[in-house]
Amino acid sequence: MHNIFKLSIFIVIISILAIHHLNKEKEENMSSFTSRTVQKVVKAIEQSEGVGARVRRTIGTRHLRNLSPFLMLDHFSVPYGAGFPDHPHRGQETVTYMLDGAFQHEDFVGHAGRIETGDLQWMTAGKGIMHSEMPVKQEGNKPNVGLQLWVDLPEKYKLSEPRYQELRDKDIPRANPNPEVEIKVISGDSFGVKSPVQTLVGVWYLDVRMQPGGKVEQSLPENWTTFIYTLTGTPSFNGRTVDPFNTVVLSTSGDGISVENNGTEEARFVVISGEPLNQRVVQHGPFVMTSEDDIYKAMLDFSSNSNGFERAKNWRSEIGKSMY
Ligand code: FJE
Ligand code: FE
Repeated sequence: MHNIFKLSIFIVIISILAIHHLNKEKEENMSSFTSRTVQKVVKAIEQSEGVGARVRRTIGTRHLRNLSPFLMLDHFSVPYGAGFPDHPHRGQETVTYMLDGAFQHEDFVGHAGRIETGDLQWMTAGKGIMHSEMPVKQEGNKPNVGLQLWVDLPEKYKLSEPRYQELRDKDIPRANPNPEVEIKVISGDSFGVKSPVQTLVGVWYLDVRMQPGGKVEQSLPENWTTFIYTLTGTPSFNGRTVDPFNTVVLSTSGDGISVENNGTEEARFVVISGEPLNQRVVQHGPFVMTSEDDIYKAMLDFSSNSNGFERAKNWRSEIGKSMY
């Protein structure tokens, strides 16, 4: 009898605690998530790049500059026979994410590989990389499609050792905040799901798919530069509905972004957010430094095969040979 009494008291206390906890959670959920606002929407127009390749450039055109740490985002579509043969890089990271098809890669230290649909290559060029990025032949000569993002490096890491982080589609974690929403966490964090990618400057890169009727509030780091690039469907960002192939620049204040899919198709878009760097951007093609002097040094180092470009001497990629 005594024990049953004790047990009852115990259960009552636990229930009160549980109800209190649930109420608090409900309050938090309903509490003010303030969405960032849409500042600018810019349609990405196709242009030629590399050798026979087509890109929709979003960041990095005159309409979209000063989005530190981001330098460029190209939505590329490349048939077999075209590509980006032997070229150098210094001072940035190039992040290549395949949407359809495959790309081969080969660099001047012998690093080579292939990324396929859904795979990621996060390349830190640092003091110097020379490489070739070429598409793979597909059935019916279907183009190879993906996104390449260029992230600026903080001044102190401009001349760091080059490094690669490569992840297969299956090794990129997913968050499922609700049944209508799947978020692939390429870098950063979504609903507590964290990517294993390490970045030298804070970057969150999320590939979001939303079924019709889906809603989500994605948190974003305070004051980071954030933009969205739309791929399919007609998602609405803080109430603004956007078609495919648009870059949506968000305000810097607010807890994150509210998105709804009020359309009839799946909506797919990438959310890219980064810690702004307080430094100059001086760019000459694939060399990105913080002064004209350092650009001059990069060109000199490249042409004299020194200070990171030693292996560029007489190097020709195997995969780029068909282009010469
Ligand atoms: C480059 C011209 C280029 N966008 N998207 C000049 F074409 C390139 C370059 C790329 C590139 C490569 C891939 Cl795989 C995807 C891209 C431009 O390689 F770096 C300079 N400077
Ligand atoms: Fe490149």
